Amino acid sequence: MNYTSIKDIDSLSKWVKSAIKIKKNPLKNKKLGKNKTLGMLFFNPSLRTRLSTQKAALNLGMNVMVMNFTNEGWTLEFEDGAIMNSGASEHIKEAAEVISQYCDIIAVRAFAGLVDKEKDNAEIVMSGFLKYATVPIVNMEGATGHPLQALADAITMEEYKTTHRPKIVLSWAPHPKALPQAVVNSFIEMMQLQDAEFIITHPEGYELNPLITKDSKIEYNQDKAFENADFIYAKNWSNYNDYGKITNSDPNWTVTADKMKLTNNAKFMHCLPVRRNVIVSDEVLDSENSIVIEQANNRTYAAQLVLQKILKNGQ
Ligand code: SN0
Repeated sequence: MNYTSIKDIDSLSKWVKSAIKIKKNPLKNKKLGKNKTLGMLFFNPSLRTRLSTQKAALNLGMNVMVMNFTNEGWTLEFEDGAIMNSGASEHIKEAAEVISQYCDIIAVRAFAGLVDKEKDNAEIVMSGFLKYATVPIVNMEGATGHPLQALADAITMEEYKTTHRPKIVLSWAPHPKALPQAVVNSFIEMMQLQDAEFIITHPEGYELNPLITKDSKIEYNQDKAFENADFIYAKNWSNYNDYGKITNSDPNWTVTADKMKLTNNAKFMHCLPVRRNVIVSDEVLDSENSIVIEQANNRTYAAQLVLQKILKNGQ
């Protein structure tokens, strides 16, 4: 069993229930991972993903090895048949097979490059590990998805929802840096599995991959989208059509207390790290309606559920 996409979830309601059960007694399966090793490979920075996944593995009694490829590893080649006479020192083929000998599970973080859309959509790094590793792979944010984050989001919404079918709004917000679409892609796929009134709001031209958004509702008027919402999930992404570009930085899209007033006393969510007073005002982020800290806490239980399932071989 791998966990590289929302499609790997067979029953979301069962997964969320199991994660909430794990949260109540996180050390219950302390022996399950004894003498098993999780290898965590980072091609990009991390705070929550690194610490929560490591914590999850420790709760299961696993050993953990972390390697930062950006400044410690050899530069890897991912192309089949490449003549390796320039930058890259080692092919993914050997690297993945070798790491598989040391680790029982390999977790990988490899963001989108945001230059070549086709390359990003092909998930070069994640697919390389899936193809050549001989042990299960966990996605700690790839080029097109962040399924551990989305699982933590689903757990958090289950804990905080006050109605059976909440109104959930994913809102684009401005950002000074071009960011990937991975977090929102997985969030959208997760929302499509939920019983919810789900609306995406973003400026015109910021449409995401239609293969992901499918028939999810898009509302270009942010105020209208916010009306009566139970959850506001803010996140920036760079332009998908004008790939990787920032074509809008309109501060009117920042989530402010005035905008939150349009909602049904909505909870505010963000995957973090968050740019204060750019994505969301201090007032909202510091308010009682902000659940970003608990959302981050749930990253541990999302990761622990996934590792536990892999260790139990899919159950
Ligand atoms: C990443 C992203 O995919 O949007 C990771 C989120 C979990 N976020 C960033 O890179 C933010 C960096 C910044 O400078 O604000």
